[in-house]
Amino acid sequence: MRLSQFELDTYHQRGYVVPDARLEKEQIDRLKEAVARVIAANPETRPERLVSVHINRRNDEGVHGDSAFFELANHSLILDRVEQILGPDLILWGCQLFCKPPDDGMEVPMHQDGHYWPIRPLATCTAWVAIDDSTAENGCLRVVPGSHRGQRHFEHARSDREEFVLNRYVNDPAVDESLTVDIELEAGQFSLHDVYLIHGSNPNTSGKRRAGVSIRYMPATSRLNRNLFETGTGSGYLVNWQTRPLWLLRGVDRAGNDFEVGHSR
Ligand SMILES: O=C(O)CCC(=O)C(=O)O
Repeated sequence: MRLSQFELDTYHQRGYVVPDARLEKEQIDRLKEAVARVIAANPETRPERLVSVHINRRNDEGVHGDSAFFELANHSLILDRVEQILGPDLILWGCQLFCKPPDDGMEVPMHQDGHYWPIRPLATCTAWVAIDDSTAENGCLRVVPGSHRGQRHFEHARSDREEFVLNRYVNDPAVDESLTVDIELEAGQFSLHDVYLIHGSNPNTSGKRRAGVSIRYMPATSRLNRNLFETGTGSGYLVNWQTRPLWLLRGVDRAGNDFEVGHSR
């Protein structure tokens, strides 16, 4: 259940890695069923914007989530590898389903996540789990390898284009987007990426759905500061930092995080 030294080095050098591991078929089937349930339960929300989908009720960001995603976030296949990257003290702080329907799946503009997240020191490893096969054709995750190096934030511009999932995108001459590579995955595979890595994905113009879920982990040596950013739609959809629940999945909290706020009422 561990990253090889080569995989770990790849993560540090390139800012992402696709581990040699995959979920079992039964698990993938359970996730596909959960995708169907949350899409049916959230008819008003674009399926690329199902934020905090691991919370098994109507969450404070207006989404009805499902426990299948919480279970996935606790799966040792993923957690053991994230622990190698972030260390033994691990907090689950977010989880978003990005499901691009056939023919009209939205674009995720190239961006760095850290612009959106009130975590200090800024640190997160995202596990992006393919629930469907994810290819260049149906809008797989794309990254600029090495763009995380130096932990630098590049300039972003704002766009209110409705076909974008997020409303900020990298707009910096220092970024060479021609270096972008596709991360193609079969259902059940996952990638891990660093909070500073530039990434995004193209629209889905194919006839095949592309569902993937991003699970966000931070080391418990960082703190999620609920007052740093206002609750609101600054990213293009409602994000509520005030009551976003945190789970300490492994180890000890070392930064004064709270683990009661936002848990079931
Ligand atoms: O699923 C996608 O296409 C984008 C995912 C993403 O931006 C993220 O995980 O931060």
